[in-house]
Amino acid sequence: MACDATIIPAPDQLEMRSGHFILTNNSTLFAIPEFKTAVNFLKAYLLNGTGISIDSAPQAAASIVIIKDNSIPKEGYSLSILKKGITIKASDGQGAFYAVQSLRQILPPVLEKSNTTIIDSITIACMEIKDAPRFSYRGMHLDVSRHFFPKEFIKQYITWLAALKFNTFHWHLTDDQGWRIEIKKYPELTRKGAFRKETLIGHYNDTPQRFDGKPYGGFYTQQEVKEIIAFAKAHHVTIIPEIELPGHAQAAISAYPSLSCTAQEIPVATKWGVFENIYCPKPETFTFLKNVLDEVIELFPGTYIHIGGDEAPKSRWDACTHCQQLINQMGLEDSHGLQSYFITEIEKHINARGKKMIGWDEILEGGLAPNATVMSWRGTQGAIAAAKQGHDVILTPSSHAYFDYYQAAHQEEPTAIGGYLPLKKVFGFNPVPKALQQTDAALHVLGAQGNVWTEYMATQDQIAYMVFPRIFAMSEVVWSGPTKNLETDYADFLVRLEPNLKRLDLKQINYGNHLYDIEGDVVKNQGKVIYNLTTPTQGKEIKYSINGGKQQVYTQGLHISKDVIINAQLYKDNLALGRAFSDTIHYHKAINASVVVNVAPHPAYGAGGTDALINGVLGSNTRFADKQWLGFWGDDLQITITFAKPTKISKISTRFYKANGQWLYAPKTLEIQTDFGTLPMVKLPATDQPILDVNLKADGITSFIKISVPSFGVIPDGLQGAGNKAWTFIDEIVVE
Ligand code: TNX
Repeated sequence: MACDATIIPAPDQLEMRSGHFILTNNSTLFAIPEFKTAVNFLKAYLLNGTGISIDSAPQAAASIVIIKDNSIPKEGYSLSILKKGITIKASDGQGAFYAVQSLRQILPPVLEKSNTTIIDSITIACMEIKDAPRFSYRGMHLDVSRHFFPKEFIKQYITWLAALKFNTFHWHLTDDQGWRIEIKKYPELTRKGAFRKETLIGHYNDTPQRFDGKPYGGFYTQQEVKEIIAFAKAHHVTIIPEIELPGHAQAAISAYPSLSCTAQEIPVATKWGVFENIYCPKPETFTFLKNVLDEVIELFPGTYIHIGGDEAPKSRWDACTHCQQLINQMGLEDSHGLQSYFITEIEKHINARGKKMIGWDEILEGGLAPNATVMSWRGTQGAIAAAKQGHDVILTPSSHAYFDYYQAAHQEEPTAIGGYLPLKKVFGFNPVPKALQQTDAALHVLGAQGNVWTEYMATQDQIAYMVFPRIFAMSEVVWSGPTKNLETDYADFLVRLEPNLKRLDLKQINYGNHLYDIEGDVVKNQGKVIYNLTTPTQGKEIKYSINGGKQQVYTQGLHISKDVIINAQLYKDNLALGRAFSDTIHYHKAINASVVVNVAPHPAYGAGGTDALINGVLGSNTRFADKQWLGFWGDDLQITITFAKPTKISKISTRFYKANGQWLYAPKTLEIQTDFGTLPMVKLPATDQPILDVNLKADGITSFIKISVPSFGVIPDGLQGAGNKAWTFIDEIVVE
């Protein structure tokens, strides 16, 4: 059988050589004992996939040799496949293991199918690989609180990580919706805190919210945790446990109400979001948390303990006499100072036990604990600030690393939390923020991680769907390093991705396949409106029709000069691939104008660029994460549309997305200026619908339209995200 060298993440250097090595039942292996994890993996993989069993032999006689070479960088390796045999060199166990993972991707995909095929010999093309990681921290995260996944699945997840040379699994074990790790000293945590009465179904923004009425829960015993840790070790994966504090603590508080400021009995949360009941900084709470952490530290051998620190509303602390006294007594500024005090107390304890603490970027607020490592998720600001203060940072910005976001704009995508994070965007991620590049502080960037929050992932298949193929792109970012040329590197990545998806098929792993999707984009070219159809991979044919007309092969951009509906389908050798595509373009008066906005849309919600405001295409009616809706965070907007020549207009329409649970608010007013004057300020009505439609009469001839959209402002108390700036999401501005 032949092989293809389509390794992901791409190795540093790969050179093909002439000839082949033939691996058979007679092949033998020599390795130094230190590399036994790699050896065990390789032997088991070959046996499972082919029935070939490899015996040991002395180094001089063995056809596969795995030996030490201290000149090779940490976790790196060399893999040399010559006619007479295979030699792997590494300076540590990880390196040897990663060499085997590369070899695995060189072997025929059918080996992924265990215990089904008997193969006598494998022909492997000769090549030389030299490889080492760009970042030392290469992580994937999994939230098992919002939905619980059994031990077997966690092990499977770890195998996914290991295959792509991730070395860290961030295990989010506690949150408002369930406490998932047995703590011997506090049995109520799992007896009560691991189970909720029911679970939200559909999307949080659906009105009214609906619940399934079914009790839900589960947890890992310490025995199971140990088993998972051992399994991870056998895959060179270190686990970072996360015990959330002081917020996201409702499950713990439901088990032990006295941990909160009010000591009120509360249930384990049944829906998603941020909750006001957080740990109260009283001696009893610290004793509890330190005892919990002691058991966690005892179990997990890794260096890091993650303590959360994110999204802790301060309303309970503001109303609590004890908290206010503590603030005075400690000379703290306010409740943010108190959060900082809280985290620092915990850090002291963790450090005293010889471990290091990681927290989400909110731990910067009120002052960073002295030795903390910061995980930056609300963008990269947290990472920049922390690295400049000399702290290590890990990048997981929601704009590039949130695998709970939609990966395609297609209406048929399974319900996700929101956001739009297509594969190419992950691939284009650079873990070192611009502000740190070419500074010494860049050395504090340990690496990056993909986050898998499971509010909208109730099944293992859905996790796989959201993880694959984006995990391939992330592995390349953290191992091979960020791309220097997005277009050419991405094309090369896709060529390597296709055979890897075949491996997933053989392993029956679900994934989001958007390689055969068609995308449509309106572009303006020398006063003309052109519609381009594209698809990510090469060697396929797009066929399209306009307004239900004859199907034609797409060769170049389509010139648009009226309202059209475009349908398209991808073909390879006349066989339809992927999903049918359809788009509607409304050729209104502003489509050929130009548009400027005083601020850029937020990087997570600006996929279409500002031109999306006047490209003739409406955003989705049911989701705000696509290429048409633009999201702005707290900014007052001034949108200026300039016509090529004075134009007679009669009507201006647009729409705003409302999803208060996710901090999206429609503006309260709007103002329009034109050559024929400033129109009276428009008061926008409140609505229960997810979309607020605005239709305004505006009669006259004008060369421009300027629309001022003040932000809704700060989210009022008692609502999700209270105290934060509201988002404004605006769709097409249709001018008739
Ligand atoms: C924010 S990321 C959270 C999580 C949610 C996630 C959903 C972070 C530190 N906190 O609690 O699950 O958004 O995307």
